[in-house]
Amino acid sequence: MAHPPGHGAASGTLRSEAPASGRHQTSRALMTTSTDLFLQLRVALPLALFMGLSGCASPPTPAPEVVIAAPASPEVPDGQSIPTPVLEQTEVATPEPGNYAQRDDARLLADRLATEFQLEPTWVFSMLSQARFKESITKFIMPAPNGTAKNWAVYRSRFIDPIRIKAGVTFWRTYEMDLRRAEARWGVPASIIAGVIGVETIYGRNTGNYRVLDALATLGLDFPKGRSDRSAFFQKELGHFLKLCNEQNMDPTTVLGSYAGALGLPQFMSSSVRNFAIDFDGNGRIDLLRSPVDAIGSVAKYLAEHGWRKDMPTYYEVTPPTDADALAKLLAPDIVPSFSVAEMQSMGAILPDVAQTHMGLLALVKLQNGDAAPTYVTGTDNFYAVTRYNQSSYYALAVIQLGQTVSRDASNLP
Ligand SMILES: [Ca+2]
Repeated sequence: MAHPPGHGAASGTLRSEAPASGRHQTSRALMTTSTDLFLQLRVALPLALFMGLSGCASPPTPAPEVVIAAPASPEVPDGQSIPTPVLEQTEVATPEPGNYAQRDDARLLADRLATEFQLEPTWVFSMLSQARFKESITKFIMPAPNGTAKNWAVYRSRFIDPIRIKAGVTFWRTYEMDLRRAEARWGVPASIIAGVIGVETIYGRNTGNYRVLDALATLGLDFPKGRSDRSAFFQKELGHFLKLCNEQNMDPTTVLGSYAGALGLPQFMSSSVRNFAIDFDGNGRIDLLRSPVDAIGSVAKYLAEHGWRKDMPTYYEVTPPTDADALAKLLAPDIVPSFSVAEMQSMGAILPDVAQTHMGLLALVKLQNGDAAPTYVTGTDNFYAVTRYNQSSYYALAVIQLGQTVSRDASNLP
């Protein structure tokens, strides 16, 4: 997901490569965090989700300690209430998940968001009161269990598969003119745009079935313990979402998205929709939920505003150095391009002829393959730009290779 524009999260057992070095600490569309991302196949798909958390989160705002006098019954998934547990008199009550209409922290959040986003406080609280806690979301957002090996081969097979490629070819042939128009305007190749939309939602087939309101309330007010707290990020996205609905005259209770609240074909988070999306079909309205053309333009614009360089390749093949110290030094900056071609070669990396004339810096990117030998590539500034959509080298390579495959297959058809 592009951060502010959002994304879905593909989970599997890969975890995200951690780009802790914040070069472009811009806000972005998604929310993946650098330390956790990966392939837990338990989630259907929207990968982008994890993207941008690290960059966008505003300074952590400590959640107020709230003691609820009378905990209300949490809702179960089917909407039926379950019996309220009886608290021992000496037990200190803590906020029960959900029941936002009765929670002081929800009211405080509503007031804060209303001020920050210039919305009517009572309307914001009435919306939050209608949000439902979704326990499944609190499970999806958790990182892969320790010991779960990343596996590029598995990840690749999940996203570069016959069904997705076929859908991509159809998408390409239907919207090639718009893909080319976006490429001409922003310099982002049609294949990259197609790769993003394919990995995110299988070209609009899987845009998510959670109410965005429920997702953002659950993660903003009942973020699970056990991993780094991202509640501040989701609270802010909730504000952006309500503002977006207010601006576009949408009912917040009816908008669906990923479990992280990412929206539409490109899985933009609400802040990304507001900051980077564009009306590319010219109907006077930005609609990432229904307009593939708006999605195409918005993905290109997002990448262009996150460092994409026209005509620069995304990566080159490479044979890494055999010397352990040199290898460690080259891997240290992770996905951030940090070495010139000459520096890489002086440390023993072997690059193909096509990379010899590369003018920018490169990153040695290592993708694990479980117990098998890892895969290495050298990422350029444009490889890094794709990770601004979803902070994972596995994600970026899947986008790039799916796009190449779709582009090639679409061109080969009669
Ligand atoms: Ca439009």
